[in-house]
Amino acid sequence: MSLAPLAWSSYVERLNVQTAKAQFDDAGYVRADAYFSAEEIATVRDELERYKREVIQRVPQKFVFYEDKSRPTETLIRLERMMTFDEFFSSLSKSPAINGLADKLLGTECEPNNVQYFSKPPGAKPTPYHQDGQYFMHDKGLTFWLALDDVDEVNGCMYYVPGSHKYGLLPHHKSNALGFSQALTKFPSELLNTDVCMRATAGTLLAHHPHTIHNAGGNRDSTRWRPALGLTFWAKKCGDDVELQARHEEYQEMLAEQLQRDGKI
Ligand SMILES: O=C(O)CCC(=O)C(=O)O
Repeated sequence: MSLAPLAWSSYVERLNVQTAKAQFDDAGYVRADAYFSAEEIATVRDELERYKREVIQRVPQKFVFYEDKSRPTETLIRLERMMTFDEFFSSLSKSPAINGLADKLLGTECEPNNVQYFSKPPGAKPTPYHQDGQYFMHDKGLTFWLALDDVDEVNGCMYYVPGSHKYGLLPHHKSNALGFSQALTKFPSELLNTDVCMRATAGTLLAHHPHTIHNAGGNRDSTRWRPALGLTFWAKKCGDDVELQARHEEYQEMLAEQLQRDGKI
């Protein structure tokens, strides 16, 4: 098994961190094109295939989502908590390229909270507008979104609303999108039509603040998937907040029960 990512070069050699931090603070997101090399992305994709082949069967069902459980290969849409079940993905999340950058963008020491795979197969539905803070239950964290293939308006790219992180956490309601349980209830009218399309190539890394409003288009391509990793980081001090941990755990359990009732996991 490869532990390559811990040995990969740090964020220092991949982007100008002062500029990235200024953009992140100002717009609520930042993009780094070609952050990972083609070779590194090929390694991540190989490890993902190994995970699907060899690890998935020992992962609890509540961390593996299929659009249609009777057609697992064609309809796998999401893997959760990959760092918990696999050393490669744990090593990727802890690597200086990723965890080191999270520390710098947030200005505090962080730790990985989740590593997710979002596959968006052909025909997959859009991801509703939301803020990740609704899931985190706080704003002391961030999300990285790593393109594992080229992404455009047809196969479901991400859209960010610049400056929306300055609005704080807005009301959400339950969504019907599998794997994305929360949708923004009301879009601030002055932000309507200001979202920016995050077309990306394999290796592009996006980062967003927990209050940045974002969504992703559906996959309208008939053959291309839209594979991406989502890596979330929380400030280390969140680990000491017992009440937050308990609320978060309770919400995750409630979600899993709901998905089980709907026959999705
Ligand atoms: O990839 C997607 O469809 C959405 C991902 C997302 O919302 C996130 O990473 O916060």
